Amino acid sequence: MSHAPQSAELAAFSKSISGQSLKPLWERTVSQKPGTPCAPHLWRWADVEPELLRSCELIGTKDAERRVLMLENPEMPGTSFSAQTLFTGLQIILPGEVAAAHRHTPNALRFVVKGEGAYTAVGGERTMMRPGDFIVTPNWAWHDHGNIGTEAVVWMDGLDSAFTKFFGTTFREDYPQDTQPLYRAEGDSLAAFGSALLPLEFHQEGAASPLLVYPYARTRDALAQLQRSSPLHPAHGVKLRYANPANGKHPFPTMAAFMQLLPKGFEGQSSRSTENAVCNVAEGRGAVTIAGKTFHFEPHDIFVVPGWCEVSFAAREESVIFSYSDRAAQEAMGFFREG
Ligand code: GTQ
Ligand code: FE2
Repeated sequence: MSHAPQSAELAAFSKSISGQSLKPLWERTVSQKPGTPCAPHLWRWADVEPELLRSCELIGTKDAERRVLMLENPEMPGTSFSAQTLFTGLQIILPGEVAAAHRHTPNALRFVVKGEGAYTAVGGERTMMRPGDFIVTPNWAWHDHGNIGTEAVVWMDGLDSAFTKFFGTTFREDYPQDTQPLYRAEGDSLAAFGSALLPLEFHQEGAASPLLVYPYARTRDALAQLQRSSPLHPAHGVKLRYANPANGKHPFPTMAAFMQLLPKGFEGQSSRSTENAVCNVAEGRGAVTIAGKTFHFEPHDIFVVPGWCEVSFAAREESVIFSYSDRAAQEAMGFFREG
């Protein structure tokens, strides 16, 4: 790249226009390269779980709007984001607790990490949350959570709040009561949308999937079957994306979500794409190398794969990894690239 010739006049000119909120493009310093300030990073479940339990001793769901530890990227202090475009939180709810109903413009997804007995209610329907389930909370849908079981329940929250922040479109409202009225039976959404069938009168409203829950048992079976019958992808093993069953698109206009299986002993090729991703280890142990840095992973560990970083997986045990990314938004805008 050639630099524009500098002269005393040019320097004086730059200085003279700065008071008018004007800057010469030829002097700009912002990066013109792919990639973000986000660092590859792994949060170990063994480190985080005790802090979640400790937070339960210090604050209740009555005082915390949500009892969530945010996973903030170490290279992005002050942002609350795990990656340039993604929010990641770990939420814990104890038996008998309720997380009060509210709604907001960011879309949210849940990936259930540990424990049984908690439900989430979204748009008038409740679903029980089981480990490995992927749950959709569309933007502006009322949602509340509760634990009617006997053990603590933890899940990962993924929000596209970086987008509403970027656009200046973050709105939120509390529901007048702690819990919203239920006007659909539990299981209705799964029955209506979860079997490659659609209600005759269905019209897509909004841009999020109408399927509230993608149960782990089904996802796990699909991966196991395909592992037996089809060749592995050299980098991704067996990788499926979660789809809106009504149109085949990603479950959110912004966020894509995936589940992949790496057979025991898998040594994946390196790959890279522009998507910024957060991975949650559902099962297994192994290592992931991101931009030359190797992290060993165990169940429930969470790691960030920043966009345009080379990534490769090695599975010491059969591993199942959930991930979500900004790929939906990147594809919609024509920015997504891989290779
Ligand atoms: O559970 O509704 O981690 O609104 C951040 C914002 C969770 C939630 C988060 C939220 C929620
Ligand atoms: Fe929320």
